[in-house]
Amino acid sequence: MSKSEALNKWVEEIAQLTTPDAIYWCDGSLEERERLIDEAVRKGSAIRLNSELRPSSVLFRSDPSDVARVEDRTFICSKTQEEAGPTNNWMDPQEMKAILRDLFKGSMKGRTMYVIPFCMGPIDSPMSIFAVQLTDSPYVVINMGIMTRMGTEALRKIEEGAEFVPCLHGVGYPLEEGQQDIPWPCAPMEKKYISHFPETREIISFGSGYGGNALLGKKCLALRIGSSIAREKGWLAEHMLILKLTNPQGEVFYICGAFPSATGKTNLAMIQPSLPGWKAETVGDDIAWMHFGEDGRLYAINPESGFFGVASGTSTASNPNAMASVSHDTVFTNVALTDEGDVWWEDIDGPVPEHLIDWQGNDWHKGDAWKPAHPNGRFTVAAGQCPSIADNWEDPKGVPIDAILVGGRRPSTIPLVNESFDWDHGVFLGSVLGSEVTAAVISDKIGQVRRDPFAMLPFSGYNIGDYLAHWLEIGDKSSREKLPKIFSVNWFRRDKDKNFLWPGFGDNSRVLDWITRRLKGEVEAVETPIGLLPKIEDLNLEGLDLREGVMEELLEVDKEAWKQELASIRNHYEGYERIPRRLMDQLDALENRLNEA
Ligand code: GTP
Ligand code: SPV
Ligand code: MN
Repeated sequence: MSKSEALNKWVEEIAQLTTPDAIYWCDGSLEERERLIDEAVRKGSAIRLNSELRPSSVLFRSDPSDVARVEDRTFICSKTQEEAGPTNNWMDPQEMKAILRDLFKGSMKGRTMYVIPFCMGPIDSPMSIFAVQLTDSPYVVINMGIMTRMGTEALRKIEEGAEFVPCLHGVGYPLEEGQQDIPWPCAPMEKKYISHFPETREIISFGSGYGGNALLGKKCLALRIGSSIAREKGWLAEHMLILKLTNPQGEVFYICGAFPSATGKTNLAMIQPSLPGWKAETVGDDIAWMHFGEDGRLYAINPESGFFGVASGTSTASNPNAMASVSHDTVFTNVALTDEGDVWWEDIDGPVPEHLIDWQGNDWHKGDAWKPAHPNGRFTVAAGQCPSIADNWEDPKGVPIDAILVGGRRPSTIPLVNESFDWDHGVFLGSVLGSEVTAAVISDKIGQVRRDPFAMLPFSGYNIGDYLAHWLEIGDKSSREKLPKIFSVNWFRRDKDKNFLWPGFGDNSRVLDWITRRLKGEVEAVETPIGLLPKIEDLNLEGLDLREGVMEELLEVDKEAWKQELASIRNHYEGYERIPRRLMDQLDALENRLNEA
């Protein structure tokens, strides 16, 4: 019980519906987390890792059907379908609630219902949002304790009268009297519902225990409900990293970056610049909330307190800060287990072991055809454990943003870097962002390029056309010199043998160097039909061993490819029904420039 009547009443109501054996109020302490991990180990749903190799760390394996976000089962339940728009699944709120009421009836039988009070953003930030998640998944509690400010302090604020967003979650696997539990309970696909009620600011999620489906502070609250609040209140809730960058002269820049799921936000947020004299620090790796300050600039906070990062591909060579972060006190999900009791995944340091236990618990021998770690296997770790965390990452007023990057996995056409002419053109670049779909979502389209405006396609809580109009309106609220400059980037261009043309990772600092010099007006750009591109001699490529002609390829504007791109963008815009006139004008202007060139 709490001192908030509204909260007690809701908890009681849900308990009556779901009939758990017990109700437990989370305090967010480390002892609590340890206890829950111990219980999970005892019940066979988690494995303690070798405490000498990976102290205080644990491995969970999900059900093979429950490994990523489920966009097909994600719903925006606004009053009208038009409000949800052409890119979201929609259901009438009353209809959805009736379905969910039936599903949740008795659904926590044999389990404990955990009450998780939490705060997205620093507890004392005016930008933060309080919420309470009810769940029957100890795995969710353990992860929410890392990813959010969870427990006593958040509860105290709610008791003092702070509004909270109710977030109901259940795995959908009740236990009958005497029934044995399974390591990862969840419901079959057709019974999963990740549902959002933007008008009443509620979240109800049934049937999945994984990531964004179940850790409701993240995509559901901070992005889908967050974007709906942001639209109403005149701010931005975005799928973006926040990077603090200091150049060799000691000047500081803050940069946000919108890249779709598993497309490089965590890596850029933790970049170790290959250029000497540069310092990069992490403010956030997945979500940015940006509000206007009194000075007319946009200030960003990271609403999360941890990283839920892609394990695969992470190594000391590609992301040393992530590797150091996960060296202890880390929760791993769906990665492989070594014979020594440590974790393993694709491209981690060292030779491939002869034998592993794969993410499903099966023996795996070197040379076996399948991947021992799931490509969407992840680590959950407190932001404070990251060696590159910025000392001001929890500043309640946020950090002033100088530039916004938008980038996707585009094997061709899109150059390494392209500066927008102005805010509207930048919003245009964001609106047409395309990227190959990754394993962060359960989909039969993995590997195919899809349009993903500002990396928010699966996360906008309202009509995508209105979302883009909101971006334009944000630009109208301030002046050109105060707004961040918008750049498109592409680390993922490939040659004809499918190899990446650009080395990426730490060498992305070479692009950041050019961007910051553009911000300072120190360097001229080449005006092209598609935007402002660097002169090759203005990119610092010292120490890079690139094949002759690669830079030209990375920066080429291929007219034939762009004709196809134009047609594809028109098609994409047509599907959006409510695309703002100003973006249509941008598209027409691009077509004219390409025809004149
Ligand atoms: P979410 O957490 O799903 O939102 O993803 P994210 O955008 O934070 O993606 P992340 O940084 O975890 O990167 C995902 C994958 O992209 C990893 O396998 C990385 O190794 C790979 N990657 C990241 N940066 C680069 C880069 O600059 N070049 C190349 N080639 N690959 C990269
Ligand atoms: C993403 O898919 O963009 C993620 C992982 O960051 S999840 O939390 O599962 O949404
Ligand atoms: Mn993400």
